[in-house]
Amino acid sequence: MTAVCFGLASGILAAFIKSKPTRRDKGIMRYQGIIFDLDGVICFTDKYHYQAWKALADEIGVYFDETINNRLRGVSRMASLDIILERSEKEYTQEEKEQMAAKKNEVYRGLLQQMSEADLSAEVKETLDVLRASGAKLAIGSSSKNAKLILGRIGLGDYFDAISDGTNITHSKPNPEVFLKAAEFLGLDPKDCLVVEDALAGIEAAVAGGFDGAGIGEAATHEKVSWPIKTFADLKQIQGA
Ligand code: B16
Ligand code: MG
Repeated sequence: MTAVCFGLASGILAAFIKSKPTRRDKGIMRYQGIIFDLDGVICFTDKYHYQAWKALADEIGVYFDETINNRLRGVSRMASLDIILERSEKEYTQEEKEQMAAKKNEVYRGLLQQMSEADLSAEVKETLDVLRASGAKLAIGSSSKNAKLILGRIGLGDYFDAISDGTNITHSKPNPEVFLKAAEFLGLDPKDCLVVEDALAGIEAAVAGGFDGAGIGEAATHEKVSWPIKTFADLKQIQGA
């Protein structure tokens, strides 16, 4: 009798576990938090980064083109400079490099003044609103130290529940620190959050931090991406919103 009862109970338990919906069952289980990369996901500042780095590269006589600029996606300012200087014959001191990075940033911030609410697409804004209405908390996880300036320019200065950016981290992507901080600011566990990224280094960082990752553009090709997406609006389906 005991054996029969035990068998019955374990059978019911097994059936329950089997039928328990998982996060991958679209629309069944929602993410409590969604953490968005900024540049390349919410808006596009590549052309301004390019112009500012190009001005510096021309000044110091180093070859720089858009293909090299693509390698700077999601990479911190100083690490970006190191990539640009791979083509330099001259060795620079840390102090000289910091001066160069500061100069680039000044030019870049000047160019950012051209940004306005017109640089936030209707698709991104509508999708963010729908995701928020699903009950998810929304955060930014960006390597940029200019994230707040950019968010202000495109009209999202007060929109997000938390902002984790280049000003509160010591290690940049593919280190997961920026996303771990974002989850901490939201008061959520990484396993309950989705990270949305356009950079391979960003998906690497998300996976290292224990997050699911949705990849757009090049990031959709990462072998560890949970959700390869074609458009930002695809996030609504993932969230079941
Ligand atoms: P800043 P994200 C990144 O932003 C950019 O993709 C990357 O190109 C840039 O070098 C980095 O921010 C640092 O930016 O010089 O403004 O601090 O994609 O992580 O939002
Ligand atoms: Mg990016």
